[in-house]
Amino acid sequence: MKLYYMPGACSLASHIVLEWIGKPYETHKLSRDALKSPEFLQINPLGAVPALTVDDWTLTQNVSILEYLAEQAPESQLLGDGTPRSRAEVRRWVGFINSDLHKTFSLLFGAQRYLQDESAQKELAASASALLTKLFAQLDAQLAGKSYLVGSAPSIADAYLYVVLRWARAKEVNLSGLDNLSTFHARMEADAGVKAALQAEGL
Ligand SMILES: N[C@@H](CCC(=O)N[C@@H](CS)C(=O)NCC(=O)O)C(=O)O
Repeated sequence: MKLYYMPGACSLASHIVLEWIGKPYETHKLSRDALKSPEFLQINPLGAVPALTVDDWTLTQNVSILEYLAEQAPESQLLGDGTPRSRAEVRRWVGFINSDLHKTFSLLFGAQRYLQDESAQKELAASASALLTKLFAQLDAQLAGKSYLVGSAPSIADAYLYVVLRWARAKEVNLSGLDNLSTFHARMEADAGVKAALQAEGL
């Protein structure tokens, strides 16, 4: 298995999960420019990470890569504890992070993609940041009384949450009072798999 990644991008979630499952893997680091190179566009026509290759098969999209990796090591229970309900809960939070949070970050990181006017870009980024605060509050509520999003063991949703939380801190999204998220962040930073993935990406 080979993971195509850009340091600190959403591909870090798959990198963490690769560490958690303990199967052999290699990585291929890409710069932002290399994402749009003809070579990489053959792998992912979207010009985006993550991409995972397994022999001659290529898989893209965070959600499918994270699930595929979790299924390589069912004993790790990274897709829940084996019951349909816990699997659905993990998918619920992966979906929330991918479709709601991640997409809102695109407006914050790349307002210039959507609008030309600089003051309109600033306005869009500020609205996106305010929306992110509300979305993170839902995750904070979900973490009340729990170590991880779905119970007491980490799942693929937690790896993804950790990545978007890093972005929120870097972009100074207002997370004040969201103490469960702050505790979660510290717990993840102490995790051996998270540490290994961060180190490998030079973060
Ligand atoms: N829907 C895709 C989105 C992937 C995505 O947005 N990747 C970002 C990094 S976090 C990227 O590579 N962006 C480069 C670009 O869009 O130019 C997925 O979930 O895999």
